[in-house]
Amino acid sequence: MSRLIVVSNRVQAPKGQSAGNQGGLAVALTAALRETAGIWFGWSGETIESFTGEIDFQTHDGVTTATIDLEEQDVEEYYNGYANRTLWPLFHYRVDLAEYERSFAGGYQRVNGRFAELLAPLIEPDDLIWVHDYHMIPLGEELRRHGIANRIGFFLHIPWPPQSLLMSLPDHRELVRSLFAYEVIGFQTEDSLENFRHYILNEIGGEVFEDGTIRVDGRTVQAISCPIGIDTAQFKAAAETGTARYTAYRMRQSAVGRDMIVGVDRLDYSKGLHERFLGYERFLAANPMLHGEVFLLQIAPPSRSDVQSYQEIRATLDGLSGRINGAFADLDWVPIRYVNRGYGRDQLAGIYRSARIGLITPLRDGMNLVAKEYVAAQDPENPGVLILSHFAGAAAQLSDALLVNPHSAEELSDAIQQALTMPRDERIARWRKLMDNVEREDVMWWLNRFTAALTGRPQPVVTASD
Ligand code: ADQ
Repeated sequence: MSRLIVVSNRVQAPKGQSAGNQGGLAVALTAALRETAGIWFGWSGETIESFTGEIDFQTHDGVTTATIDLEEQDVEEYYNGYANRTLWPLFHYRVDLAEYERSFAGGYQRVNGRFAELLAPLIEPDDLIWVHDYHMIPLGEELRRHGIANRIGFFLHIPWPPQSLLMSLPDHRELVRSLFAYEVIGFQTEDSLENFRHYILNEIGGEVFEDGTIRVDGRTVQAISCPIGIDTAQFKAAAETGTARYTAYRMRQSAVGRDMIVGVDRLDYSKGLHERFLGYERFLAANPMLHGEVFLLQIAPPSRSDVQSYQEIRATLDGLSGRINGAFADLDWVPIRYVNRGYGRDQLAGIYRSARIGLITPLRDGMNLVAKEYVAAQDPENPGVLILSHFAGAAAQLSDALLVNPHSAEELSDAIQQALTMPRDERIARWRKLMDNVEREDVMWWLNRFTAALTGRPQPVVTASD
């Protein structure tokens, strides 16, 4: 079996971390790495004064990680710059927030070059290489420059934008052309795949074939839609642990007789938190008789706080939650509990399980794993209702949720009302269909689907017993 080399901006493999506290992606990839004695390569998250090119190898639980430190200028231009101030907003349809600086593009290329230079000597002829996400789009091409002829795949975790938006990126053609160094490109949804095909046909005159292959300038890739899932069995089990039960008990104790609505998101403008609060405010204004009967728990740990747009969204939400609480709260009731911290997997599972409604309303999201986690954590006898944005990648698979337009405060308000009054039979019927999908198309399904395309063989890399 070929060894798997995973490359991503940050390495999420275990460093003495229990599997229960890892996300599904890390669980699946570490299982595949363990099975194939592979390596996970990426940035350590540390900054040093000047780049040394030193690689820190560590092996934990049979998984080897290889990490490098970057210098401050790299982090500013590549990570805070091109990745998070240029590509992230643009790929989430926020051209208004995207910043186009030559220094960012230069830093991005430089860091991808550094990754390739250090990774290339570690690669053996039979290795399969799997590159992840928007930080690393040109890595395949950089590796080819170092003579790497292995099969290399690329998976994009975020949406691929429509041609008309992508064209606002000064170097869009170079960026897209660099993708043709890969054998396989995976997108989260058919919608993203379609946007990519459309760009290829209309912008660079490539050829798109029925079998999914795409040819540009004599180079061919296979482009597939490959939606990521969660480790459903693990999450279901997490919801049954003592920690989860105790957390659910605490939630119930703190809100006797009240229905909880929960949102869990990184603090990011793409997650639609501002619009969500406005929708909830509309619901409160329209339903005075339900005051005191319901509350919203919004968990939103800060992220990318070096980037200004993230500081701004944080300030906006602080103000908005304060305003809503100020306007509607009573002596013994606060309508929004707004919490800016992270929780362990088991605690999260307990929180999801005690929530009558999961309110997941991104303005744009590659997939959204929280929606799937919410479904997996429910009590089959008395499940809650998932309200999900049309614009989350997950909406294509989770069409039995209450799908909403997150920009419309009225639609959000109506959906909350519908969910609160939904009969148990309907909740169960909807949940079963959602759970069918979350169980069938889980993270191992995703991993095996991608690696099957990459190897050109249908055998799974990780077997069910792992
Ligand atoms: P994210 O934008 O980070 O991921 P998401 O898919 O929702 O979004 O994953 C977030 C993960 O972080 C979930 O597993 C969630 O449980 C966890 N998390 C969030 N808040 C937490 C908290 N307070 N405490 C603990 N854990 C918390 C990107 C893309 C998504 C895509 C994923 C995977 O933006 O669209 O689904 O990658 O491909």
